[in-house]
Amino acid sequence: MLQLYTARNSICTQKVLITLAEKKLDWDQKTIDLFRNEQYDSEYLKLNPKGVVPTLVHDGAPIVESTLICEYLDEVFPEQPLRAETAIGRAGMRLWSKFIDEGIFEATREISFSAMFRERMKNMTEEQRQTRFRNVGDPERRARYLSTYEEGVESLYVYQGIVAYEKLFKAMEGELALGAEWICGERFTLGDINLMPFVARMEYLDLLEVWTGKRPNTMAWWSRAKARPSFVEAIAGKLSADEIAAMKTHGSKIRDRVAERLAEYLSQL
Ligand SMILES: N[C@@H](CCC(=O)N[C@@H](CS)C(=O)NCC(=O)O)C(=O)O
Repeated sequence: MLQLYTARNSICTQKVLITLAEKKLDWDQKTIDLFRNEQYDSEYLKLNPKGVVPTLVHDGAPIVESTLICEYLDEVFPEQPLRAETAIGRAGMRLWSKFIDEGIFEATREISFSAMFRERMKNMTEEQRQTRFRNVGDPERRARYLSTYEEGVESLYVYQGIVAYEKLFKAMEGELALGAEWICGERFTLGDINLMPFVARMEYLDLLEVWTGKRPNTMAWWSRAKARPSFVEAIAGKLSADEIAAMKTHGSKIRDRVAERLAEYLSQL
């Protein structure tokens, strides 16, 4: 039996949801409300000591880290394979996952926070906010929360995020310009799945064009990716009209400043 601990509109969880949908697997949902700090409940911390979602529990065994969960699912349920066919292809595929896990996830969190969740955190009680900032005692995560909460789009972490996205889209455009349909060749893989929620979030925040306006191959890939039924099942179909409208409204407010900060970075190259 597969159980997945999820939170609403959680980008990391969305990777796992696409994988489950591509493989047409049955699973049970357990919902964690991040704004009520349920991720820090002692029972949940036994499954996921970092106090984050997603967590997959398979026949009683917890598996954490979204990239590892997706790889696990692909290995244990080999039908509809989502990995590149060759060892060299799989190394390339994992490089895209590393892009996400070593910069783009944080970029997305900080940009989303500064645009949107910051407003929601203002409505928390001081105690709830402090619990969230304290998290499980990770000073790096605390510094990031505090900075994006206090400084919004002016935070250094947001600037780093804008630069991380620029590097990602530059790499994607170069790869896709070679002519293959998907990021690792002609097969749709976990490389594409890893990228999709992060590109989607920038689109929902009305920011995507800041980076991809002049990147036609990336946009063509994105049109193909979001047309997949798994994208609709895992992401688009799970968002309410209000959530979609809120992301667009909040993101649009920081769009000009994000574009300015990107131009600032590009002018230094
Ligand atoms: N590297 C982890 C990151 C997980 C993560 O940070 N998830 C976010 C939601 S997308 C979370 O649970 N945040 C908890 C919080 O904001 O307190 C993964 O890929 O699973």
